[in-house]
Amino acid sequence: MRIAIIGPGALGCLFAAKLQSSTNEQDEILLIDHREERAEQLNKQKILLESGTDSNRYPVTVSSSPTALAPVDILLCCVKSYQLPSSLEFIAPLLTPRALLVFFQNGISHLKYSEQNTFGATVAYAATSEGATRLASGHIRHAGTGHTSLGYLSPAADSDNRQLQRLQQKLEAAGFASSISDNIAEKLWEKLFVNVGINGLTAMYNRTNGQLLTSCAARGKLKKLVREAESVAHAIGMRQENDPVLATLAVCKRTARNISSMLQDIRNKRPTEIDAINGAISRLGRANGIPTPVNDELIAQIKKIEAQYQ
Ligand code: KPL
Repeated sequence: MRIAIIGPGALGCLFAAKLQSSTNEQDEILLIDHREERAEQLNKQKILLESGTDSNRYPVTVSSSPTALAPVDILLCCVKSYQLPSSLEFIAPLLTPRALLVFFQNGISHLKYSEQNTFGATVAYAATSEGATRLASGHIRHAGTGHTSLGYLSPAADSDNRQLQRLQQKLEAAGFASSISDNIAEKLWEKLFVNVGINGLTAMYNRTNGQLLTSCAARGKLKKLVREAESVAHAIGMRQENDPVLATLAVCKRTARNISSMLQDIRNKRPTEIDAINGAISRLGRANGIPTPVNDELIAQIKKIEAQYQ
């Protein structure tokens, strides 16, 4: 089986390295990077993965030329949500109607993808709580193990279900706890609530996830952000089993030392995913007559920080 991962960020490198280390002779793992120089560099230096006190290099093949490669069986899409349109064009040569394309983005803006705009590839979605931090190009820390849910938005053909099961088995063999969900939209929303409450605030206050709990102001804002998202979810008919505020506070505690992906973006002066996360809540709120003032304010603050990048 040929599995490619696009996006050499923290999550992409983590999946590529661990899948590579557990692969059998029939499988091939490829990491796709649109930047040629960086791909060459990664091929030379290999992926350096730190986990606890361990540190290992993984010889993953990195390519920046999808046109020179044969189509793949499975493609894990680990780029940021705002990079999706250009990334999909770039990986088009790898996609056929036989391919399974799995989206790992934060937020819900990417739920619009289907076979019609993915060159015929079957579309599945993943919600993962694996914690990975990019320390430098191709150098990552597996900050915390999590769980990956995989699923289709609507009922799928038997062959597509079998392919998703094969992927799940590969992930398990690589050490990633995972399961197939028959309600992936709910899992994506559960993750969205957490990201709505944590990512923008950690970026604005320059705090770790755990430090949000020790400030009354930050904790209060976190609750309001998530409650607004919950009202929007209810307005569009999404129901949750668990209280999303309690779930978000629990993630702050569990990932206390994490630098959220949005704070990492701000510190590295990269565009953030604020539009795909809090922006999605604000847009859906407007469309459904639900006010989201705390989310709107946070979006404005983060955009202001982004506008100040040199
Ligand atoms: O998903 C995350 C992120 O940083 O994007 C959380 C759960 C907030 C962990 O840091």
